[in-house]
Amino acid sequence: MHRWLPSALALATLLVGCPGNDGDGLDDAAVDAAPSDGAVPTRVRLMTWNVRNFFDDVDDPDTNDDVATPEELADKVRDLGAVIGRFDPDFVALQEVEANSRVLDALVAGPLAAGGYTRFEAGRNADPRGIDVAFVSRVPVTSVVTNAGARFPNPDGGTTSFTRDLLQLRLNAGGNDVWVLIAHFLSQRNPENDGRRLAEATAAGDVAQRLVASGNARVLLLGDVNDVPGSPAYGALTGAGLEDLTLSVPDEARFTFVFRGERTQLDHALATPELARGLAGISIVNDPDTERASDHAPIVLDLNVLP
Ligand SMILES: [Ca+2]
Ligand SMILES: [Ca+2]
Repeated sequence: MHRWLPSALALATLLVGCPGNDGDGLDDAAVDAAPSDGAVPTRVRLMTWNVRNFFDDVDDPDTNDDVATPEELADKVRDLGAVIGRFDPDFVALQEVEANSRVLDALVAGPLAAGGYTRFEAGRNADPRGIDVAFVSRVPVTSVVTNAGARFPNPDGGTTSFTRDLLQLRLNAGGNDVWVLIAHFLSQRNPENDGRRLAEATAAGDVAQRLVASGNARVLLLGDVNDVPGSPAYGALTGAGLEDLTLSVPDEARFTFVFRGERTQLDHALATPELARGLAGISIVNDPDTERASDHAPIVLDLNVLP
């Protein structure tokens, strides 16, 4: 099941965020504390964002994809690139990216060209529109595992699978392994989806627990869980030992989506305690730039990865 990336993804240099108040809206207080044993943490800035229907301008005959005009695609790439470039993250988990398309190339070779990113998208899955999760990174990625073929119990009966891949990848953050799970669970559009979404969250929690049990203490889940804090799906993740990193975001700013005028949080960043204790700053960014680019707000976080 392990799919190793080509050597081009094994980047030589880890770029770390700059400490201090750099005007990006993140709370940078209390970031410079070193662990008491004198070991130096590695700072990594991560972002997760559902970028809403990031389709290219080619009609894929095998999927029911949206087809952007060249102008629409250029605008989308520009708008997404402007936001990502502003925060200059080392790693970006993306959701709603057309699989097997050229949209990430356009982003990485276009507005993010100076960022030193490589990109990766999940392969084709069962989503009828062909959207999937993806990432861009300048942190070395040493392993990528797909869970697209995983089957697990559905509380409504039988078995089910991830609607979009639960992409599982290992970052090398200054010599320290960090496993990142990128999630995009089934939406709430239909009440009949609730069981499968809970099944997906439970299965993702199981993946995290298996990683921890096999000696990987640093596990982070990023993505669009399509459900709110306190929901069964959310509870399946926190019940698996993952801590909600957004709890330190002020209440009035803790929303990533507006549904019929109501602010709600569908997008999440959860981590094992080993990683959570290195949280140096986190922000959910709702502003005209993010709203122009997507209907979801990105989450940006700075982590001190401790040896
Ligand atoms: Ca397409
Ligand atoms: Ca098509």
